[in-house]
Amino acid sequence: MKNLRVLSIQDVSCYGQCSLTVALPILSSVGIETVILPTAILSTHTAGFKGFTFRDLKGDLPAIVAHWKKEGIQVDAVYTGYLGHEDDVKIVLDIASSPINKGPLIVDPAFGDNGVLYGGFDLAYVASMRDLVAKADILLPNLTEACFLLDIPYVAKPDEKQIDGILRGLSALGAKTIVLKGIGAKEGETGLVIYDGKEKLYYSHRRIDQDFHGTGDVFASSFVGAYMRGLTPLEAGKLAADFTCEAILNTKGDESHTYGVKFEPLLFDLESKVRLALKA
Ligand code: PXL
Repeated sequence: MKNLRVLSIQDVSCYGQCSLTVALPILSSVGIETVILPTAILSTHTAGFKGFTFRDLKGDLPAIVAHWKKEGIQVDAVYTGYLGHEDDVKIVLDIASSPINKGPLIVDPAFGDNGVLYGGFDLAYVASMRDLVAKADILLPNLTEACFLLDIPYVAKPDEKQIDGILRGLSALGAKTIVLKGIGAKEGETGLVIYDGKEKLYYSHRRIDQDFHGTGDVFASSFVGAYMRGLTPLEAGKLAADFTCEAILNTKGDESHTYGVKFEPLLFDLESKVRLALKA
């Protein structure tokens, strides 16, 4: 297997199964070395916890990046998630266009869900995210993020014409391939629409009627892992959507586990699923 190294730029939520505590195990489990750039450190994620701490690390980032440049450190892709502050976007753009990054920039906007922004984010953050979208090789938005990025009213169940408008709009912002999440063709289903500026591909699967935190990060990390191992965006999207559904099903019903999803027992099978999909 080819050596692969991915740089993940996100916050560290010490407790709560999201961002880097999800990206690291998932990428590692599919054989990818993970370099991290933590943009902030929080005691927990911001959804469902009160009084969480938030230490902004943006002051530390330029020196870390300068050191990497001096050492000639390189990665095969940059994958961003929840950043925490609009100033982080400039650092990501600097890295993505520098010799540090030899591969794609994969962007999960990770700033909202269910029609609203996550606590602490505002329209200035969304505007800065548009600069990142402009350079994204792959964009992984949910419908909320797509609508905020395009500055259009949130639609929970867009029709075909609205979906086309969203995809064209995100393409016009500069994203080369868009993997739009949360699109359901039928009642009881949800899924993905993948658009590369030409072709529109769908993957539909059952919808599990319970929201869990961190599922966007589970999806994004497994997508990045599968895509970097050589699957197409559609194959990686299918694998990531199925893995996320399995993690939700593995958590549903456990009332003591409300802050994230129990994806860890499923990691043992993830690499073989990637390998099987590569052979298919
Ligand atoms: O899963 C996205 C995420 C990441 N990091 C922090 C969050 C959230 C979602 O709420 O609060 C700190």
